[in-house]
Amino acid sequence: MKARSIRALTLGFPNVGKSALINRIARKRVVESARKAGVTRSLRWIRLNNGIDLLDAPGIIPPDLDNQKSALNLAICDDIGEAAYDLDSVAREFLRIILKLHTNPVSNISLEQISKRYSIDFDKNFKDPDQWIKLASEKHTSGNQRRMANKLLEDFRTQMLGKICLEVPSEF
Ligand SMILES: Nc1nc2c(ncn2[C@@H]2O[C@H](COP(=O)(O)OP(=O)(O)OP(=O)(O)O)[C@@H](O)[C@H]2O)c(=O)[nH]1
Ligand SMILES: [Mg+2]
Repeated sequence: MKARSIRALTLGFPNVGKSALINRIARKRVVESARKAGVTRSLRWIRLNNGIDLLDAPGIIPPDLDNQKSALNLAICDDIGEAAYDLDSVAREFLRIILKLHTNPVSNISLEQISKRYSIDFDKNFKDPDQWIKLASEKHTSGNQRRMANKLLEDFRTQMLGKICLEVPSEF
C-alpha cells in the first residue's frame, strides 16, 4: 500500500505569516500572502512533492475575545480586518498608549522621534489625541483626520515610528 501523505495545517491569528510560511516551504508562491489581515479567505490544500500536504487556512480570532485591550492591540497591528473597527478611534487609542508607555524604556517609544516625524511637539500641549490628530491632519493630510489616523497606524505598522512594544511586562 502506498503511504498516505502527511497532512498539516497552518492555524493562527490573521496576518501573522501563515501563507508566507507555506510559500517558503513550497519554495514558490503557491498561495496569496500580503501585509494585511484577511488575505486568505478559504481553505486551500497545497500538495508538495515530498509526500506532505499543507492546508492554508484563513486567520482566526477567538470568538470570545472579550478583552478589549487585546482586541485594540490586534487592530493597531493590522491583525483584525479593517471592517471590524473604527480607524479614527483606534488611532486615537494608539496615541493614548504611546503617551502612557513612553516613560517605560521597555516599550522603546521615542516621543522625540515621533514628534520630529510629524513636526508636532508632544510637550507643547499636544497630549490630547484629538488635538494631535487635528493638528497633524492640518500639516500632513489637508485636514483629513481619517487619512491622518490611517497614516499614523501605517507608520507604526511599517516601523517608521521605531520598534515599539504595545505591551510591557507588568513587573517593569
Ligand atoms: N518580517 C517578517 N514578515 C513576515 C514573516 N512572515 C510573514 N511576513 C509578512 O507578514 C505579512 C502577512 O503574511 P501572510 O502570509 O499573508 O499572513 P497570514 O497569516 O497568511 O494572513 P491571513 O491570510 O490574513 O490570515 C506579509 O507581508 C509577509 O511578508 C517573517 O517571518 N518576518
Ligand atoms: Mg493567509
